[in-house]
Amino acid sequence: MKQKLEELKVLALAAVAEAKDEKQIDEIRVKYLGKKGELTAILKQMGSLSPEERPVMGQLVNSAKAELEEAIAKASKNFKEKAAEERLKAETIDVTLPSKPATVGKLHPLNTVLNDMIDIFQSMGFDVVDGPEVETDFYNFEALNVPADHPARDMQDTFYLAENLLLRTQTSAAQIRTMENRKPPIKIICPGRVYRADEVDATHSPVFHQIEGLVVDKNITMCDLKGVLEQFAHEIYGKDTEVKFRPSFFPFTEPSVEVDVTCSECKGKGCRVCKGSGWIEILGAGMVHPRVLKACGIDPEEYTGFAFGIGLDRLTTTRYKISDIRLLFENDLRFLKQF
Ligand code: 2NM
Repeated sequence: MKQKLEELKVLALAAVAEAKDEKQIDEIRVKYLGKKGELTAILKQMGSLSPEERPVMGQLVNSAKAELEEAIAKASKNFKEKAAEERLKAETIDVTLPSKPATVGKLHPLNTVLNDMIDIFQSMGFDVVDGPEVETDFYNFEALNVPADHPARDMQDTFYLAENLLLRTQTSAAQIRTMENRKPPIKIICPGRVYRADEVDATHSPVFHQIEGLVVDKNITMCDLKGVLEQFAHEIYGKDTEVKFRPSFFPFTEPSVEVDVTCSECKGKGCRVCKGSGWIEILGAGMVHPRVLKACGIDPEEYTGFAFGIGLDRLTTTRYKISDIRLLFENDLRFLKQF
C-alpha cells in the first residue's frame, strides 16, 4: 500500500508538471483527489489496516495529499496569471489612434432669431405663452373683431379643417385665450407657427412664423407701444437704426400702425432690398380694439392695451442673406449646416 501511494504521488506530480492548461489541471484534480479519485480510494482502504499501521499510513496519505494539493494550486495559479496577462495584451487600446469626429448639432436659423427675440422681450418683462395651432373661428377671427364677411376669412386665405375648425392664421388666438383666463396686468409674447393659403414663391410659404406681443393694464398708451417697439428695433438692428411709425389699419387695433426701420443693407440710401425707399417694414401694431377687450371679458373703460405682430421668417432671411424662404422649411442639412 505504501508503495502504491508512492507511485501514485510520483505519477500525479509528473502529470501536474506536464499539464498545459487549467483544464488539464482540473482533470488531474478529479482523477486523484475527487470523490472517486485514486488517492481518495487509498484513504478508503485505511479501515482494513491493523491499528498499528493505521496512524503511520494515515500520515503518509495525508502528506501526499497535501503535497499534491499544493502542486495543483501552484500550477492553477500560474495558468490563471498567464491567461490574465494574455487577455490584457489582447485588449490594449492604441491611444494614438485619431478619434472619430464628433458631430455637433446646431439650432435652425429660425430658432436662433426666435431665441434672440425672446431674450429681448423677456428682458422687458414679457412672459412667453403658446397655444394650439388648430383653432376655432371664434379665437382666430370673431374675438379679434374680424367680421364674418371679412376677406381674411375666405377659404382662399385660410386653411379650414372643418366648418368651425381651422389652422390659425396668426398667434393672436393664443392671446385671446390668455385674456380670457388671466386678469390684467398681462404682458406676453406668443411665438409660433401660423398658416395661410398663399401661393408659394421665394417670399411666401403656406406655413410661416410669428411672434405677437400683448400688453394690457390700466393707463397703457401709444407711448408704451412706441417705447417697447423702439427698444426692440434697436436691440435687433443696432442703436443707430431709425424707427418710423406709419398709420395703418387692422381690425383688432385702433389706432393701428406699421413700423419701418432704416434699411440695414444701404443704411437708408435706397437699394434693391428696400426697393429704393431706404426703409424696411418689420411689424404691425396698435392699441387693442375695445371690442377685442370686451370679447375677452375685460372692461375697456378700466383697461387699455397695445399689441404687435412680427414675422420671424423675413427677419431670418434678411439677417442671414437667405435668398428663398422655402429653404427654411426643406430641412436640407447642406443648407442648415451653414449657420
Ligand atoms: C398685428 C398687428 C396689430 C395683435 C392684436 C392682438 C390682440 F390679440 F390683442 F388683439 N394680438 N396681436 C396685432 C395687432 C397683430 O400683426 C401684424
